[in-house]
Amino acid sequence: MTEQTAAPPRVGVIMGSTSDWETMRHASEVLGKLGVAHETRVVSAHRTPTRMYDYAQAAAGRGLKVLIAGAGGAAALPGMVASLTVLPVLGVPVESHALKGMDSLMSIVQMPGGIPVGTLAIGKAGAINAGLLAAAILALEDPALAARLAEFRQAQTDAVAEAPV
Ligand code: RP5
Repeated sequence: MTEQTAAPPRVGVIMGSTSDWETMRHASEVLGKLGVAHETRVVSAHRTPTRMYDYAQAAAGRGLKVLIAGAGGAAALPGMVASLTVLPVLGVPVESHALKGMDSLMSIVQMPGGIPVGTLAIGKAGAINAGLLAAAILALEDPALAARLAEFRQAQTDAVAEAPV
């Protein structure tokens, strides 16, 4: 997949399969709206373990600050990646067909103490919030991004109707 901006990526949005893109594109879109340089990659814990290992080990050295990892089913990717880097890892449980993403959620959320994964909601909401949370982490040391994030939140507030017409 292509780089989202010309600037060096600060967030890596990774997923276990191209079939996860329909969900994970929402993380990419919100990062794009907030002007956060990021990259998107397919990195499977099960099908491409060497690619996953290499990506996670190199991530910090390449300048990435936060990783967003989405996977479905027996979703080992976020936890495995978290075990290979000290970067913050945000896990997005992708909604699976068989178990509606409960399998993904349970696979990602219940990490043993010592290797954290910040687990988001199942599906689109989780992907959006992972993007927003990654931006919030970066905004701690980026006042311009903090201002854009505040604008985003204000616009969201302003868009809420007072009555369900
Ligand atoms: C996981 O298996 C992926 O994250 C995906 O959610 C799920 C199904 O993958 P495909 O069979 O659609 O490639 O590893």
